Amino acid sequence: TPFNRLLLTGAAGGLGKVLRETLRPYARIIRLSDIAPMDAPAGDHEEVVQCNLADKAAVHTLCEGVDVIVHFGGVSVERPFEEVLDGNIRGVFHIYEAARKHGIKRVVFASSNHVIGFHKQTETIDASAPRRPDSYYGLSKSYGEDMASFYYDRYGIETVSIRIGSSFPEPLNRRMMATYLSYRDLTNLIERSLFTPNVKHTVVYGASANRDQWWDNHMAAQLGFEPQDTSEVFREKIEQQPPYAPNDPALIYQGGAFCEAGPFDD
Ligand code: NAI
Ligand code: 15L
Repeated sequence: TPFNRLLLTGAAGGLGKVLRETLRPYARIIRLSDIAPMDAPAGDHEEVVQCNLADKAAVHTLCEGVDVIVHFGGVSVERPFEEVLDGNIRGVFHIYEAARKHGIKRVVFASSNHVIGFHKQTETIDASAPRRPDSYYGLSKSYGEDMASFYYDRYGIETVSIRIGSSFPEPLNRRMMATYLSYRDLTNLIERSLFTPNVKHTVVYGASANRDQWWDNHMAAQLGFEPQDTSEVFREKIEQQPPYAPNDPALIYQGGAFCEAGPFDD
């Protein structure tokens, strides 16, 4: 049975715009939130609340009357530490504190492959592999996973942390042939993360059934997730792009270009 009120953070973002539509069946009301204005005003069965995740009191109010949180808001690329601190580290803390105070029992957290980005592409890892964050951004997602783990152990709030690969309309480059996650597969994985009982804190990868797999995703299979799509349908197009130079991080590390972002000098 659907939830009464589902909170979607990051609702004005690339994935948020998609999930605004595809998560509709899973709740009576979807509360859409972002720091940025929404493209379209609240429609039937929707509420819009603009909110900065770095503002603790605002996040507390945001979570009032909410049954479940799909937390996709925050900085989504590598940025100077202070920006990542506000949007992602303070942000995820505020979300869990508000969840605790309002008795919200389940969170789906948009983690990222950049938590494990310094693993080589020649490795196949599962969700229990040592983390090797490739950026301040990846570190913030790693911290978010630890926050989820703590709030489960301490307060029984359950989370599925999805280490999303690359979720766009199509893969944008050769690396994303391995990391591509279609919107349909993302939606199905979120559905499984919302409705599978007793997930505790589960970490999964978010990838479609691509030919080349860097991730052993048995933890997602345990949630009942079976990817339906594959990047193969884009191979011809992507292989028109020039090959990477042999020392390009996009060819060496799972996290690709994030592994050489920065430094950010003041
Ligand atoms: P996006 O950048 O398009 O969306 C993120 C949204 O969060 C934006 O609309 C932004 O305004 C909002 N936001 C940023 N700082 C905020 C703050 N302080 N308070 C409130 N809202 C704030 O990114 P996208 O691609 O839609 O990603 C959504 C989530 O999924 C992000 O958490 C990202 O890290 C994660 N993710 C996405 C991947 C992808 O391939 N699209 C891959 C891995 C993780
Ligand atoms: C991410 O975590 C980013 O949010 C997204 O913009 C892509 O860069 C993706 O990872 C990726 O690794 O391709």
